[in-house]
Amino acid sequence: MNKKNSLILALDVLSRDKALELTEQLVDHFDAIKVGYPLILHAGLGIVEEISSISPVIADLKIADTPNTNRLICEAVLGAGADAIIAQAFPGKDSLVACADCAESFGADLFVVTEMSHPGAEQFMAPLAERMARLAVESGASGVVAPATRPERIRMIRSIIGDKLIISPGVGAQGGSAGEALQAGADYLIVGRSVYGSADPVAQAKELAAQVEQSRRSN
Ligand code: O7E
Repeated sequence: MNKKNSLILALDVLSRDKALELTEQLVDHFDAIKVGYPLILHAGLGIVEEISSISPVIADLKIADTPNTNRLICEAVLGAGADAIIAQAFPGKDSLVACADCAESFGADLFVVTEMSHPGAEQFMAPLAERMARLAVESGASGVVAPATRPERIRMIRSIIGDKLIISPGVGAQGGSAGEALQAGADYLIVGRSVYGSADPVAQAKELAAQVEQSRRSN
């Protein structure tokens, strides 16, 4: 993934036409488009193939199964053209390694969820986030997912994973600040509703780009 904009679009819209319209409008403003269950369940796996002909695609299926089932899911979505996959760490190392091996065989990236951005993640995920970050490194992941809503947790996770990538959701609709997440160590911000739900998505993307630029200058 080319780190030009440091921005990933979370494309959680429900129609193929809307998804393709937004992709065309926003492709130059984002380094990748994250496609997950909401869009794939409505539009079908073919949407991954269509968007990946326009932009790099991160398939956000938060894969969390046995090693064999993980491999089957990864093969399906990477075979459809995705450039990266996202997996949960909690099923354990063998399950994660199955995803890492499959990603490697496709020349794709694997990102592993550590602690999620919503308040409920403090219940079970936060106490295990350090171990999940370590497991991501041991399993050969390209990087991890860490919460823009808690920049101090990004800082902690950065101290564990070294120079692996951090992709960080929670900016905008969930209340996280772009500047704070980047300063804490995020490489990419994942942004959804505040862009695709706005009356002027391109203007919102430009506003985010200005915040990224400001953060880069103050580094
Ligand atoms: O809140 P929004 O609309 O800006 O969208 C955020 C997106 O990031 C959305 O697709 C959601 O499912 C995802 N996300 C989180 O919001 N929090 C997390 O902790 C993790 C993710 C996620 O994408 O995980 C994989 C990268």
